[in-house]
Amino acid sequence: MVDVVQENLQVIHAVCPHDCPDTCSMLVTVKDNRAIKVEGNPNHSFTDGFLCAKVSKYLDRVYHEGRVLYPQKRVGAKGSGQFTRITWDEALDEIASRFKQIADKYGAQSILPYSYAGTMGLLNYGSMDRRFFHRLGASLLDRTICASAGGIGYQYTVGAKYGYDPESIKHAKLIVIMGSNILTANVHMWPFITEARKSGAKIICIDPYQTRTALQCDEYIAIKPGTDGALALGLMYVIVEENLYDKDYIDNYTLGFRELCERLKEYPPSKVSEITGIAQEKIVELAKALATIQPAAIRISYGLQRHRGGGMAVRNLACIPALTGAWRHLGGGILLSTSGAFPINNDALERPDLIPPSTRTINMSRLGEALTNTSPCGESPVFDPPIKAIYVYNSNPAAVAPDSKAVTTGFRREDLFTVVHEQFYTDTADYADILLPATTQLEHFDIHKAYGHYYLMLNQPAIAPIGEARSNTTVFRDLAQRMGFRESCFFDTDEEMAQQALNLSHPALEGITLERLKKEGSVRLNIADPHIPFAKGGFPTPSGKCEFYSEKMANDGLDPLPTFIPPIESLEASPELFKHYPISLISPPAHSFLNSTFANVPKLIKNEREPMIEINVDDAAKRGIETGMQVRVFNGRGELQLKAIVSQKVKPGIAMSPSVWWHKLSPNGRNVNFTTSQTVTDMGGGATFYDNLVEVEPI
Ligand SMILES: Nc1nc2c(c(=O)[nH]1)N[C@H]1C(S)=C(S)[C@@H](COP(=O)(O)OP(=O)(O)OC[C@H]3O[C@@H](n4cnc5c(=O)[nH]c(N)nc54)[C@H](O)[C@@H]3O)O[C@H]1N2
Ligand SMILES: Nc1nc2c(c(=O)[nH]1)N[C@H]1C(S)=C(S)[C@@H](COP(=O)(O)OP(=O)(O)OC[C@H]3O[C@@H](n4cnc5c(=O)[nH]c(N)nc54)[C@H](O)[C@@H]3O)O[C@H]1N2
Ligand code: SF4
Ligand SMILES: [Mo]
Repeated sequence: MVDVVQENLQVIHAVCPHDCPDTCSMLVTVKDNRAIKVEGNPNHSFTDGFLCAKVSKYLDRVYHEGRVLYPQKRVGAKGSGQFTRITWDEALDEIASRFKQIADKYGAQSILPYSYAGTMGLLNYGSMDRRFFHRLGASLLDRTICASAGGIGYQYTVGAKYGYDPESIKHAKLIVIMGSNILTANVHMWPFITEARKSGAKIICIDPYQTRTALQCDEYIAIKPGTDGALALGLMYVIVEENLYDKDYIDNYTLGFRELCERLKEYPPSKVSEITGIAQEKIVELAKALATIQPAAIRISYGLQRHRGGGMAVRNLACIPALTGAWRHLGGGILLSTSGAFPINNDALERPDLIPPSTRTINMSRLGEALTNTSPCGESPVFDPPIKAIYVYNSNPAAVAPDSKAVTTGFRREDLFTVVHEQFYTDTADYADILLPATTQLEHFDIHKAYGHYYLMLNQPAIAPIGEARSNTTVFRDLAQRMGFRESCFFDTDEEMAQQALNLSHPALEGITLERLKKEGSVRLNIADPHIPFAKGGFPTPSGKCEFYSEKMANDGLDPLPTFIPPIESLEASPELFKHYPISLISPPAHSFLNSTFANVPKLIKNEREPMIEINVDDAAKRGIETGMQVRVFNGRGELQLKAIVSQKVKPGIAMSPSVWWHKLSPNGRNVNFTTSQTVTDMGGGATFYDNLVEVEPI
């Protein structure tokens, strides 16, 4: 949608592209091809007229003097970030010819695409790029760095990734927030929570760190990192023990109650209290509240699944609303994500039919291993053929992937051909052999689903590309031509792909055509309003019920019943390691950054001040650490320097460092991912960023 406000002044309907559940509807005011204002759309019920602290500074990003403006070729040493300007034709020819050479010599699987959610737009996130790499026969990338563990865990229990409507939480009488810093990472849900509170709801936050969200809640419960799975078991123990479960709901809509009850006997509150650090009485009180106050809404997010047992933790928590019958009520149940409600035709976008048989898959959370061809425990080689070329887009792996030392060692390889398509000279861009300029959201077309609400949205370009920037879809379309790919899908325009993405025969999308999206900008899926999913069962699991017992998990080699998997780096699981590194370090999102995005915008850096670590007063005293001191944070994988903040917002034995800073904008060029590990989660091969033991000492 484009509104002409006055002569020379247009307002374009855009969508925030970032990896954030809120997927805001943005209005961009443009004058003479220059964007002069971005604001939240006041007519969008979820966006509600405001943008977050980061994206309200989006123009500082679009017009940042550090934008990559034209294609370049490396001239200095690997990683030095020294380039010389070349033309687009030269850049694309070079990439095509190197890919052909490498594929001839080592096989196409020696080429690795590496991307994540720099933009969540369906086209620029994954469409022409996937078609290109599939047809090329490159290694497949398993995109696990964020949400795969929890996503799979949730689906084992509930069947698909959706839950209550976040807007309906205003009807809840009890809201339990776990592993989610709403005021930082999901701020548009907060007004609905505030509305619930005005009608008398109690808000509880469970987090190892007393976040700004926790400070606004009625109650804060500190939990040891990676132990939510045990808490869920303890809560269910009490609910069953005290006969507070919804027998009718369980009989009709769940599977495996009897087996679950057997298992729960192993998790009395006394034991769960020891595991989680939460007092027994608190566990009993919370369990009773969840069973007796309705509607009860649990909001979980991805923070609690960045630990070895992350998948199981989510799987366990997702059992609770079926046990208590909370799903019956408007505003009750649990929510991890809404993404599973969007019937997007990913196969049409990505064309998996083009993948050659038996193509291998590489886990993005183990990029260090892939690039160095050495496992974290030193075994080598791991991959045959080795990775000889990597094409990075929508991601900044040098800074965000775990085990930075391994990752950057890999990128430094002279025999690795590296292409980086970026908006900025990131830590990863510094390692490029060929660096390509990328458009921002104001410069390209896209369509969006969301993972924190139920609206499908369309982003119209507001301005012409800055410099010679090109969108991801444009670049892969051009590369396909140079590689000689003649299938018609390589000629599809962005609009054609957007049409293909919409599975219009699905009832949720009936009548939601591209034309309508162009006219309205944002359209709510055709789901019942009010939306009370699972009020009468209908779980999209194999049995059609909420699965306390999951045959599918058994078939996948997992415990079919809820269980507790402790963090791999803990006193319990690794006592020897714990002796040397007794502090459990979590590194959740900084308020003013979005992963490593915005960590180069001066105003936002100013908000975050400098790379920091919050450490408990007792731990600090033992080590002679005071607020303001520079400290060395280290473990067997690496070390970095941070400024210490001594506080009571973390319990003894726990520390918190807001992330993700760029390496080159951090002291000694190192961020927290020099300490994080390539260990993956119990399911989904997810990253375990918050399962990380370190030691801290004054410098
Ligand atoms: N401002 C801002 N917003 C963001 C992002 C950002 O970087 N900055 N990142 C975006 C992205 S990519 C994502 S995936 C989401 C992430 O946002 P969320 O899904 O909310 O996840 P995290 O921020 O990783 O963690 C949320 C909270 O979980 C807590 N936590 C850590 N370990 C545990 C645990 O074991 N148990 C419990 N109960 N809590 C734990 C952390 O202290 C943190 O407060 O946010 C998105 N939004
Ligand atoms: N220690 C620690 N590490 C973490 C996390 C943490 O909490 N702690 N969070 C993890 C999580 S949840 C995630 S999701 C990952 C995120 O990791 P990434 O997906 O790498 O996210 P960003 O750091 O935001 O980097 C995205 C990059 O894509 C670029 N980009 C944006 N739009 C486009 C485009 O249209 N085209 C191209 N070619 N490029 C574009 C941006 O300029 C930016 O540099 O990081 C993970 N790393
Ligand atoms: S980052 Fe999230 S809250 Fe901020 S504007 Fe984008 S979608 Fe909205
Ligand atoms: Mo993420």
